[in-house]
Amino acid sequence: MKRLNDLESYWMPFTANRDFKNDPRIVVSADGMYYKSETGKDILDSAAGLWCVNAGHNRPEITSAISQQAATLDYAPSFQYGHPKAFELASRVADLFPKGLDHVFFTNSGSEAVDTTLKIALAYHRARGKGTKTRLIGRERGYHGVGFGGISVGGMPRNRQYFGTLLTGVDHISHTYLPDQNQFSKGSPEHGEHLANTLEDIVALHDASTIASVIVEPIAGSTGVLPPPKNYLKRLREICDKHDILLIFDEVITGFGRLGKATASEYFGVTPDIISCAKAITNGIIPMGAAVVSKKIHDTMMDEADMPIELFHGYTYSGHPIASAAGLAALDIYRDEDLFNKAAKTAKYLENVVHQLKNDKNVIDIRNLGLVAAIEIAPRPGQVGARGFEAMKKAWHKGLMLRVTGDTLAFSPPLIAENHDIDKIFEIVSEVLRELD
Ligand code: PXG
Repeated sequence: MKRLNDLESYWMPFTANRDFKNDPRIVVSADGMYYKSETGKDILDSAAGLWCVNAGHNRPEITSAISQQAATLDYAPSFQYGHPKAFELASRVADLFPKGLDHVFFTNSGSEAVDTTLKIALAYHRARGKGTKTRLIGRERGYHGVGFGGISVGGMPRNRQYFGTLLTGVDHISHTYLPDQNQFSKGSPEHGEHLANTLEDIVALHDASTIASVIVEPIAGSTGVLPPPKNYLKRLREICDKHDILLIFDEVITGFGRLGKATASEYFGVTPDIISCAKAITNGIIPMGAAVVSKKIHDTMMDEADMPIELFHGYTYSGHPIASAAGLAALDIYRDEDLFNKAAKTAKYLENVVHQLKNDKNVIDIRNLGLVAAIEIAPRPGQVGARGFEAMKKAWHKGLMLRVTGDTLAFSPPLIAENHDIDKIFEIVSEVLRELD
């Protein structure tokens, strides 16, 4: 008979399952900046969970909002019925996000939020009589979750290669990684604005009349923290405007304060037509995502709909009461503790500290923007990712949860992090680097 509660049954996502089950890293509780492991060790969280716990762990304001909501209205059908908190949260998000992005379609994850943005882009063009605009453009090295839409516009080879032909009619602009020119940049790198022009090449190839939208992460996160080159996003906006192409920013990691503003759009002063967000909308405590849509798109869909239901799309748990309650409580904390401004201040400190590791062993690049930073270490010849993986395991044993993609160590601490937390993170990282061969 199978043993109950062994480690075998759970097939873990994006995890080296066989390795993990030989040497598990299991956390049992969390508070503030720290987890506790099952052996009782404090583990400092340098990644805000997976870029989502922006207000820190175990916030009583959010847990009590959740339990009150569960005891009052556990669930409400999301199709053809409503409940107050979903409307309230939508208004609050619209208020926080850039002017003109006024309508919020709730989902349960970032992947669903991304797929929702793509579907809205297609439906919008069709509603306005431009039904030939169907191509979806993404970017090399983009990460947009794991739905078929997201992996199609995404640009991470391993996330695509095992899964067939994906969506048709998709193309990709160039990534913005120019290591030779931009090595050890602080903030947005100097070189690379011209890479936005690769969208012009795609327009020349396919014609604008066939292109619906372009989706990019304002700062690429999962593919190794790539801040956009100076003026790059502005240039992308101009090209989209010129050719009547919708610009979608995937703000799943940047939404809700990561760059020291509510959104990366606000930070860069570039307003897209649609934003996808998730993660910190509830402080990660319960799944939720959203597509936040311009008034122009929303009103067109309402005015031109030829059916009572204007968009044939939605989820059983869209705007779930408990997620909505968590979202409202999280947004209250962000506002009341002025956390986005706090993050902006800590970001300067982080920049200074992380770049001090420039001469540490194996370090080949360091990048940062807002409360995000990355240290890239040289791959072992023929074993890309092996050194990074080992760094993650060593860090765990030293009391640090470290997020690694390939050979890039990525840092996105909760916005509540104090300077001494930042110091501690990089003391441990420096120790790990010294020990890595
Ligand atoms: N878009 C972006 C830009 C993301 O970063 C998603 C979509 C998908 O969200 P969901 O909620 O479906 O996972 C993401 C997710 C990491 C890491 O450490 C990043 C994500 C998820 C897990 C780990 O780089 N981003």
